[in-house]
Amino acid sequence: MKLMTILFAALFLTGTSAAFDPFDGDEKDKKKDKKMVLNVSGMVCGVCEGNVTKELKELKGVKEVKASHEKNKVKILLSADHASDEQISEAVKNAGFEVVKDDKKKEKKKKKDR
Ligand SMILES: [Cu+2]
Repeated sequence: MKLMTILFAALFLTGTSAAFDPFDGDEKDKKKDKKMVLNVSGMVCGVCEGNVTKELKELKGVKEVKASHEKNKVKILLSADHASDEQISEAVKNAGFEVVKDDKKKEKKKKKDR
């Protein structure tokens, strides 16, 4: 009787772990996605937002773009193998706008230069 219980438990465990494997894969892929928020100056309306979105979506690894001219921010969802920061800045410039670097980054750079 005990042996039957152990066998059943073993079967149950292998069964569940196999069933969960594909889900683990999906979760890992999701964790690799990276969110990025850019401060972008110059956008004044929805058309501007559309232009920035269109340019950025042409880049490698850009999954989603949400631009807001009211907040002067562009949110980007990137996959693991994505375009460089320089390429992203360049795409924003191509759309006619500018990426404004936040003060925190400037401070870090100053400290590094010293
Ligand atoms: Cu506009």
